[in-house]
Formats: sequence, C-alpha cells, structure tokens
Amino acid sequence: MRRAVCPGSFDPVTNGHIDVIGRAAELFDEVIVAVGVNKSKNRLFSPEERMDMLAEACRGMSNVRVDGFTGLLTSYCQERDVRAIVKGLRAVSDFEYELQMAQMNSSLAEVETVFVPTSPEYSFLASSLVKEVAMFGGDVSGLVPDFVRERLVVRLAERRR
Ligand code: COD
Repeated sequence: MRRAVCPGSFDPVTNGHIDVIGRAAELFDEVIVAVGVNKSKNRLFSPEERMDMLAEACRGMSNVRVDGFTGLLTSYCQERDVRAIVKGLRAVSDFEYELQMAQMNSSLAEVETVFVPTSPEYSFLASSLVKEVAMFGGDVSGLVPDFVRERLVVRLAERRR
C-alpha cells in the first residue's frame, strides 16, 4: 500500500490545504493528515479542534484520515511505515524552507518529500493571513470552508472578551 502523510499545523485548515490533501489522495492509496501538536507556537485552536475541522473538511475523501503527532515527523513516519511526505508549495519562499526540511527528513529516515504546487487560486492563502483578516473583520469566505469561518468568528470574539 502506498501511504503518505500530509503534515502541518492547520490552525485552521484552509481551502489551500484541502486542495493539496485532495490531490495527494488521488496519488496515494492512503493519506494521513498529521497535525503537529508540538508546543512551539501560539495557536488559535487546540490540537483536537484542528483535527475536528480537518476531519469535517476531508469527510468526502474516503482514503484520508486525520491524526495528531508530537516530536519528529520522521519518527511518526517510521512507526507507521510511511515513506512519503506531501507538502504544498506556494512560492519560492516556501521552497527554500521546505527543501531544507525535506533534506533533513530524508537524512533522518527513508522518507521522500513530494511537492505539490499550489493551485493558482490558493497561492496567496495561509492560515496566518486568514486569521489576521478575520481578526480585523474581513470576509474570509471562499478562503476556508464555511464551518471553519464560523468557528473563527466565534473564537476571535471569545478572545476579544
Ligand atoms: N496552497 C498549497 N499548500 C499550502 C497552502 C496553500 N495555500 N497553505 C499551506 N500549504 C502547505 C504548506 O506549504 C505546508 O506544506 C502544509 O500546507 C501545512 O501548512 P501549515 O502552515 O499548516 O503547517 P506548517 O508549515 O506550520 O507545518 C510544519 C510542520 C508541522 C509540518 C513541521 O513543523 C514539522 O514537521 N514539525 C515536526 C517536528 C520535526 O520533525 N521537525 C524537523 C523538521 S526538519
């Protein structure tokens, strides 16, 4: 079985992520969307909330499942006999960072990174920008699924209290 991992923070999942996950699901028999839960960054959503939103977003993809991981991504891959990591690339700036991570990961374990170029309509899309636009009252419909937009509005209102 050809199995791949799509890792990320997904805080929250965007339509750009969903596009890459869907395209990976067409290339591999099984895709695990792995949510990094290392405590290094401030997150708007908890790991469980991020995983819930991903599960809902990927509901129509029968060979995709969602999981969380801590520690090294390569250890997660080795423990599950996963040989491929799928990453989305938006711009040259992504490439420089992703290339370095891909090389580090392949030096740590027998894991290849497969890069999927972003679809042009999502090339500017990042979770951090979506949060910023929503925080200042901008409309993020079309950038994230509707149920994610609703959860964003609620969470940001809670944070403002
Ligand atoms: N179009 C296409 N792809 C996109 C888009 C878009 N609009 N937006 C994001 N993506 C891609 C990103 O390029 C990335 O590949 C993926 O989607 C996830 O994005 P994010 O922003 O949710 O996730 P990141 O980049 O914060 O995730 C980082 C990881 C959790 C994957 C990384 O930190 C990691 O592997 N951590 C584990 C610790 C580890 O092993 N460290 C050693 C690394 S060498």
